Amino acid sequence: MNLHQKVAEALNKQINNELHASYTYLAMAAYFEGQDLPGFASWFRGHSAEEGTHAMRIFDFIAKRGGRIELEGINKPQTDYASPVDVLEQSLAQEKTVTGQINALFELAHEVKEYSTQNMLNWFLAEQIEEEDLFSTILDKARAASDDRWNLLLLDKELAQRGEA
Ligand code: OFO
Repeated sequence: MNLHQKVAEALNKQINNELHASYTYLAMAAYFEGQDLPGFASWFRGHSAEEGTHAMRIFDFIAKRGGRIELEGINKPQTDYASPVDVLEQSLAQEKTVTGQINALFELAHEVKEYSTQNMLNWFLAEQIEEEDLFSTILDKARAASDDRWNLLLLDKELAQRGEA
């Protein structure tokens, strides 16, 4: 069965959303490079790469289903942040937005009986639970560290060890 047109359009939009998330995490990595917090920077860099793989999962799915892939421009991400806590708050908010996007996609796929799309999206639903949990854990730690440079350096070291999230 050909990929439903409305679903194909929504999946293309989601490729763009994932790439925008990737670009935003890269901007966050750049912010941390500027703050001399290399552990945070590499953690966000790793997460940026991960979002790229999410985009490619959808890209590959559309291709396999014989749909048309249409790439759009990626909006400029925010490049300045008030503090590490601000970055973590915004990244958690972004993950919540993505969860909403995946839920909406699932709802559409359900509505038009796109069963294989629902199956593909199940992976994303599970992934979003992990990601929201991960970002809220790091946010809690960043809040606990507050503006104390020593605490931030300890958290930075922890994030450097975690490597790619
Ligand atoms: Fe971090 O989210 Fe993609 O899907």
